[in-house]
Amino acid sequence: MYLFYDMSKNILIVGAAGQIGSELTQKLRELHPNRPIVASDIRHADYAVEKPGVFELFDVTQMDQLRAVVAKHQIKEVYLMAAMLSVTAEKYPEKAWQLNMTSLLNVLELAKEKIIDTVFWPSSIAVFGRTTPKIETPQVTITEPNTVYGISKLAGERWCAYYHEKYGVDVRSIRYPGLISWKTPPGGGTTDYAVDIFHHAIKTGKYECFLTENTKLPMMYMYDAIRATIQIMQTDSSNVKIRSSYNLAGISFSPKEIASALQEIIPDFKITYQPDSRQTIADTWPQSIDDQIARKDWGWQHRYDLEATVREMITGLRSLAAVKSI
Ligand code: AKB
Repeated sequence: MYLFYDMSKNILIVGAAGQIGSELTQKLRELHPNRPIVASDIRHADYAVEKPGVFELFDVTQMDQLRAVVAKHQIKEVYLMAAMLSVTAEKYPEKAWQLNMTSLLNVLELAKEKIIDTVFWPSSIAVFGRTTPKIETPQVTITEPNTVYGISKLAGERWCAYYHEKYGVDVRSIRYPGLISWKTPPGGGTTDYAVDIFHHAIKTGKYECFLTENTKLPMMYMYDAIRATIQIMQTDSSNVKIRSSYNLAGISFSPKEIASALQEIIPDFKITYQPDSRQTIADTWPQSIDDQIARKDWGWQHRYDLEATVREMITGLRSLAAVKSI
């Protein structure tokens, strides 16, 4: 499947200080130690992202800045991970639209001009809305998002498909579910409770959840999300038949289900529920996703179930806490 993948192309990761970008940067550097990989963000990143390789501080919504970085490092592949997520986007709708759309259009323009060859851009389950079938949501279905973030992701998907059809741009995209990781904290998302719960479980043994106990949402362990991202970028272009964005599934669970999986390891852990405005967002999203097309087109398979995710999260966070206390 990876026979046609050109390993010599220079990579730029935009949003490398964020939850996905930081782990993606580290994984790509580990996989390609001899390949020029440039991490970038509008703010400084953690030492592990910024120091071992090249790091550029710039604003991707400014085309001249993006052009300069791409030219300086002769970039051919861009992973555009900078975005404002659902909860923050509800607070700052105009800013969210500006960041989420302008960054994408800037990168797509460089691909249209053939300055860069391949673009990865993340979409989200937020493209679905209240009118979408909630269980095993199909690839092609009603997409009437009810959030600013969802509207920007849906518009972005249509721009990706348009640039591919009209200008032959090689753009690849995944609709991420909620992502769970212990290395970098998430920020501004509705699914963030599934990370916060672990931090609280370890520190205090209790957690007040901002969603109701039975709010089931599609989720994924970060290891799988990074694997999917690299896999879709490394597959031959002819395998990527959907140029808007692929449905991608890992696990689905409710706060009550993750709490009981956590209690298997921390038996005294207590959860209470105090739903807030984030519940309104979660209520519009699917409970589970049908990702058969990604599985068929480029061989996607998730590896982490709920139990394995919980185990890894606890082990990872405990090791971090141990290092910090030294
Ligand atoms: C969010 O909750 O906003 C994100 C997402 C599902 O895209 N994690």
